[in-house]
Amino acid sequence: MNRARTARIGMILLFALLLSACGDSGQTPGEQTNGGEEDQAQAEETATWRFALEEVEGSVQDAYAREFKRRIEERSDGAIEIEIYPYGALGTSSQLTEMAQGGGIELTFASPGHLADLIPEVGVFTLHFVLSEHNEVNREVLSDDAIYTLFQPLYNDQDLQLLDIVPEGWMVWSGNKPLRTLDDFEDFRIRTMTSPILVESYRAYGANPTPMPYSEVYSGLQLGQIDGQVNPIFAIEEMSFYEEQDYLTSGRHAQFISTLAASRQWFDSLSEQQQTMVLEVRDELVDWIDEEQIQFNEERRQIILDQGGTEWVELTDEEREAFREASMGVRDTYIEQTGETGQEILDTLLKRIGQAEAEMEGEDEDES
Ligand code: 6CS
Repeated sequence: MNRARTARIGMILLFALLLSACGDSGQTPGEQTNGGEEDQAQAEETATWRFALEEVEGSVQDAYAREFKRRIEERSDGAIEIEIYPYGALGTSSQLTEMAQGGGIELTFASPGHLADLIPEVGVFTLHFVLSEHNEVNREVLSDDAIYTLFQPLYNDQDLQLLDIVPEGWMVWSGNKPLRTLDDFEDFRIRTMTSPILVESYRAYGANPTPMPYSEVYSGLQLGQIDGQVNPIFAIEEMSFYEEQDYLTSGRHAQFISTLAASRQWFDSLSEQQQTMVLEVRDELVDWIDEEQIQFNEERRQIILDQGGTEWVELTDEEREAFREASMGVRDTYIEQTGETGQEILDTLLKRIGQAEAEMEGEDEDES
């Protein structure tokens, strides 16, 4: 499986170059160079938006992209066609971001676990014990304009437009032993995404973090280059990581967050009406994708457990507390790396989460 995927990555780069070349040619998305006048007229009527995923078909990002495509195509009445490129078709996460920056593709998912290489401030979403344990709180805070306002200039500086911040479920640690304590993490070679702040999160637990692209994780586990990895359950199932691991430990330490980014140059070139349509569909998908990801993660967990050979371990509150304490110093490292902007982002996020949790608890009390 992995060899095939690695071979596809080679093809990607070639394809990526071709796409970038199209982007540089001055064509607008959907324009075609061949065909007669009829083809030309047709091409001018239909714009093609290329949407790249960091995940394979059947994933949370794929579900999002398909629903986004369905709604945009329906609403644009045939004027827009969306082409979805699953992971392996175009490139690694970092390569997809580069392509969107250059206008080679219009839309891409860009997860902070990789994107923080380029925009360190998004590393806030890889810090542990920052987000709420309640999905509805995270959903509300992550779709809040105040949060977008803080991030948008950072994306814009990198020729990107931030469209959405999408939670994809709780991160789970996989390994050939349960990971209940900091001692269990001692020198444990855990694969992480590539962002430096994520690496710090696992150093703080005493582990030996090993960053690598998503496509290399399965063979890394198979060849014993790493002892374990961390991802949401749906990904552990669809990428077959569980086949190489005996234990899945759930510490509910962080949600996997991705962001939906557009090429800034492309987004700016859209009509006001089209921009509004994109943002409306984005708003409609906040609840929709959250319900999907919850279902995906529950179903995939069951699929893994039904196959046998993998044990599920849930940390107690006391066990979680040790990790929470160990994780706090990494917030200082994040602020050292990101300065005042990072400080403002972290403070705003924590404040908004606190407020939303207090409101939710108030509502619960009113109802009882
Ligand atoms: O671990 C990773 O690298 C990837 N994990 C998921 C669930 N999505 C995309 C990301 O690149």
